[in-house]
Amino acid sequence: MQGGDAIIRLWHVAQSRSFRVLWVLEEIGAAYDLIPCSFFDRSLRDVDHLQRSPAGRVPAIEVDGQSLCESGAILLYLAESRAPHLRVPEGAAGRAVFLQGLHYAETLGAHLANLTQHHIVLREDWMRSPTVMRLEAARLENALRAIGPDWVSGDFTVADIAIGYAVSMARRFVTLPDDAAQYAKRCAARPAFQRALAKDGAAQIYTQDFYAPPEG
Ligand SMILES: N[C@@H](CCC(=O)N[C@@H](CS)C(=O)NCC(=O)O)C(=O)O
Repeated sequence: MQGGDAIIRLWHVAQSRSFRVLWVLEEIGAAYDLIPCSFFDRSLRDVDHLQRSPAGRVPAIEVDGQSLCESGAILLYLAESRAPHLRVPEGAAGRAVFLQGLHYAETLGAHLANLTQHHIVLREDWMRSPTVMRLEAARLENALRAIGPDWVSGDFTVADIAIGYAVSMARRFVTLPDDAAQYAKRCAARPAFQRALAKDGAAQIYTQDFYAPPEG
């Protein structure tokens, strides 16, 4: 299976979920244009961008004459169309575990989004809920116990890209359980991960190494 010849375009914000797509493009060795965006200049709310991503988010991608804006779907589509070795095919043993891994990334992602809102987006203390911050950190740590040290489906797949991004962001909010920490190291050791990191751009979201939950 080989996708179309037109160059893929990726709208990207450093440290965001669009890193997943940047990483898979590097794994595949695809030709692509990276379009760096910002959360701070309202460009994600431009009419043009809303046509690519109705909720005004990243990632957004143009590929094979269509726009896609959901990172899990993009990972699976790129694997199916360009890199079948990065997915477990329909009907194969292990397909269900692969799909579960791909989607479990968003169980982690929901906690990360809540923690990011509270620690970073809500700038004033009175806007934040220390209870929610503590609870979400505990729930994230608990959800991370399902991760690693091995790849989700035996071999490395796009499920590992989805989860690997979430785990590498989770380090900002919790101490990773041992298996997840080992898994994060394996992800970071991949040359494609390192190439993606080199193209990610200046930090836009996380400027501290660690955001501790408030005392309580
Ligand atoms: N489920 C979507 C979530 C996309 C998403 O929420 N992206 C965040 C960055 S990680 C974003 O663009 N936020 C900007 C905003 O909410 O205005 C995916 O996995 O692609």
